[in-house]
This record gives sequence, structure tokens and C-alpha cells, in this order.
Amino acid sequence: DVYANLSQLSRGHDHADDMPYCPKTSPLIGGPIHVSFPSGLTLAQVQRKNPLVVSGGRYRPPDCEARHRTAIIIPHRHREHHLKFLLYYLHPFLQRQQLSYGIYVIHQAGNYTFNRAKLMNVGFREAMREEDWDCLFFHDVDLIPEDDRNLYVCDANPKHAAIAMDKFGYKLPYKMYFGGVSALSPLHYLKMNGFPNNYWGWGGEDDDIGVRVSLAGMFISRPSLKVGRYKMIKHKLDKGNDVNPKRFNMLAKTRQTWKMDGMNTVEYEVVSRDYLPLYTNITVNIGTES
Ligand code: UD2
Ligand code: MN
Repeated sequence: DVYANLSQLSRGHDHADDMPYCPKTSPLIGGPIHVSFPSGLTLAQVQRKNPLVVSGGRYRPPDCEARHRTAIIIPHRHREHHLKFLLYYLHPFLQRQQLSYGIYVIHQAGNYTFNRAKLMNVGFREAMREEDWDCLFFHDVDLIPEDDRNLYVCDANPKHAAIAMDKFGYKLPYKMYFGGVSALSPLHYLKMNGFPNNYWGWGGEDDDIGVRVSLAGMFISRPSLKVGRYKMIKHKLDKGNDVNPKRFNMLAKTRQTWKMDGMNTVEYEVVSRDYLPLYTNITVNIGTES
């Protein structure tokens, strides 16, 4: 009858009704991960190692109903060699955590100055348009997690996950640091009006985001130094991402600007959306500095 059909629809997926929830702590978690960068690795190999990942880089545990639905948002341009290694480590990592997840690569079109934070705003809107994610991980393409007890789920407050990176001697560089990898629920994200759209080039945007967290009345949560460990693939400053000389002046004004610039003002044009085997690629035109 009609009602049976409706309830069928509202479940919105084809998993068996009687599937139990996954355990609160995944039995597949193993702790420290040895991270190296095998030469000659191909995306086809990564695909073969992850047979349960479906189109667009989506996955859900085969034997239990996931307790968490996490979207990974990766700002990207010309870093295919880093993306390959990130996917190689991240897919199995997320599967060991028994998450339902999707990976989105937000690719800035053109050669104009890079804008990491604005790409995150695009990623948030485009990912939420597709699915009711309960947590979003904003993830540099070059950071490889080194311990799978670093759970890719959201906390009661915005979480800064990359607390201990090799490039900072596995210590937090400063207390308000919010760069690299962070996790926000949709409510957190909207409460702080998302991320700033006007940081073009390298630097400052991560500190602006950290300040927004506290201006919106929230705190920064963090995993322990023992598990929030990451290796950054070594690289130089990219072409098209020069250091932003305005960043200090802009940062001094975040208190005045955060409500006027962010999710409520983001404008862009999606150039293409591709459901690739290991991730969803969204190529986007984000314009230029006004
Ligand atoms: C630091 C922060 C980063 C960000 C940045 C300043 C760490 C580990 N990360 O990174 O979160 O705040 O400073 O903007 O400290 N990207 C591209 N193509 C480009 C340029 C950048 O894909 O041409 C993306 C990519 O995901 C990269 C991220 O933007 O990981 C940050 O850029 P970066 O890696 O050059 O900057 P880095 O390592 O100093
Ligand atoms: Mn980097």
C-alpha cells in the first residue's frame, strides 16, 4: 500500500532492515600506521584494494549500520601526486573506523590565486546538497593520518584533528592553531557562518577560522597528541598560491567581518561534477578577488 511504499522511500537506502548498528568501538582499529610513499603507486591499485568503495568514493560498512556519516572535503589544484597517496591511506582508514563516508575533492578551476577556505565553503554546500552528512572533515590533500584511533567523527565542538604534525615536531605550534584537518558538524559550520571567502593565496585563513569558532561561542576540541598525528608530504609553495600579504590586516578584523562574509555570501559556479571510482570531483569556478 501507499504507506508501505512511503516508509520504504523514507529509509532512503537498500540496506536490510534488521542490520545491527556497528559496535561503539570498531574492532578493526589497529592504532599507529606506518606511512611511506611507495613509488609507482597508481589509482587503479588503490581501487583494487578498496573493492567496496562505490562510485563517487562512497562507502558504508557491509555488515552493520554505521553510527556516523562523514564527508571528507579536500581543497585541490595540481596536487594529483598527493591526492593519490591520501586516497591510498584514507579509504582503508575510514573503513576500519566503520564509518559511512564520502570523499569530495573540490578542484579550483583556472590559474587564478588559490583560495582554500572558499573551496571549503563550496564543498560544504555541495556535499550537504547530496546527503545528510552529520560531520564534515576539511582536509589538506597532503596530510596523512598516522593513527586510526583518530576518529573521523564530530565532537560537541569544532574539532581540530591535526594537532601533531611531523612538520611541527608532532606538537601543536600555537594554541589557536586550526590548520590542516578540522571537523565540524553542519550546525557548527552554519553557526560560525562557515569559512571566510576573501583569503586569496597562502596563509591566515586557518587562523580566521579558529577565531570564528570562538566568536560564534564555541570551543576548539582536539584528539590527544598520541592519536592526532599526521605526516605532511613534503612540498614547496605552489605556483598560484603566493603568500597573502594582507592576512594580518584581515585577521585583525575578523570580529567585524565574520557575519558578513562566509556561507551567507559564497558565490561560485560548478563547472563539472564527476563521480569517479574513488572520489567525487567537483571542479568549481570561484572567481577572483574583488
Ligand atoms: C598550511 C596549513 C593549511 C593552510 C595553509 C595556509 C598545515 C599542515 N596546513 O599548509 O591548512 O592553512 O597553511 O593556506 O600547516 N592546495 C592545492 N593546490 C595549491 C595550493 C594549495 O591543492 O596550489 C591545497 C592542498 O590541499 C594543500 C592546502 O591547499 O594541502 C594547503 O596549502 P599548502 O599545503 O601549500 O600549505 P601549507 O602546507 O603551508
Ligand atoms: Mn601542505
